[in-house]
Amino acid sequence: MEPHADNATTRAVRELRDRLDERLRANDKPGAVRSAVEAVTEGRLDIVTLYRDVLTPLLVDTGAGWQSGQVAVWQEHLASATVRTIVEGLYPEVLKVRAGATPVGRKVLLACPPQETHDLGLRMVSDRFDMGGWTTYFLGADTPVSQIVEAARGLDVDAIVVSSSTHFHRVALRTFLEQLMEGLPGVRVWVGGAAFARDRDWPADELIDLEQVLAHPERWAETTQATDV
Ligand code: B12
Repeated sequence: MEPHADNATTRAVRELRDRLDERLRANDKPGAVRSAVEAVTEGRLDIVTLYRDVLTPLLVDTGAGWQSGQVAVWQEHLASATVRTIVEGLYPEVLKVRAGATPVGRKVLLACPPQETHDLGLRMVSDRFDMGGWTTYFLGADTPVSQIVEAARGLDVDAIVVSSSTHFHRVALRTFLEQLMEGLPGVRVWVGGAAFARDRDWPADELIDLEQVLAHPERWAETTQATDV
């Protein structure tokens, strides 16, 4: 959590996380979804805090539990499905924040490369761009390069955001990114995700800091790949 988070927020984060753990242990998806959605609609948590301090750690801890054998695969799937419903259920709240944001006048397409099924993180990133005043097109998991190129041309996007969670996809990811850049001159191609959490050995103009891009959209979206390289 951010150092400036106040006590009420800290308490709301802890209470909601405890509640979600309890509801998931009881396999109670409706109860979990209701608790998370109400925490936002009743003003105890904002969406950024919910994603960063509650839902992301919940998923990471679930993954650790799965790896250590304490959480069954089906329980991990149930937790992921519950988080997805929470995120989708909060989209109207995302649009309310977006309505109050200064429009950036930029369009971004978000997709996972072929064989990458981890799209929940990217889905949250999509909401962050929406709330920052961008126009978003979220395509989700396992998207063929030809379809991304076709969509990006048709939608005339300024940037493509790619998410990778699995290390074993990184060699394929390099080829994928090069195909995207070749097919879409002038379109920014940005990457991020869990695959880069520890090892950040990647071209800096591709591996973006989301907070920096959202804070200075003009600086990031302006320069094109064509003039960069
Ligand atoms: C949920 C989950 C799944 C779900 C995915 C559901 C979905 N649709 O997303 C399912 C069940 C499908 C799944 C499948 C698999 N999984 Co899995 N999964 C997870 C788990 C538990 C959580 C992932 C997650 O949602 N995290 C929370 C999100 C919010 O975090 P995030 O993705 O990192 O995104 C955040 C940031 O990275 C960032 N971000 C994301 N994208 C981008 C992009 C940009 C540009 C920027 C700036 C930022 C950014 O923003 C997000 C919010 O902060 C992780 C455990 C973990 N430690 O993460 C394992 C994990 C990722 N999975 C793993 C594995 C091995 C698999 C499988 C191979 C298992 C199998 N044997 O079948 C398959 C892979 C299938 C495939 N081909 O892709 C491993 C990966 C190991 C590795 N390093 O290579 C992990 C780490 C589990 C583990 N501890 O071993 N998985």
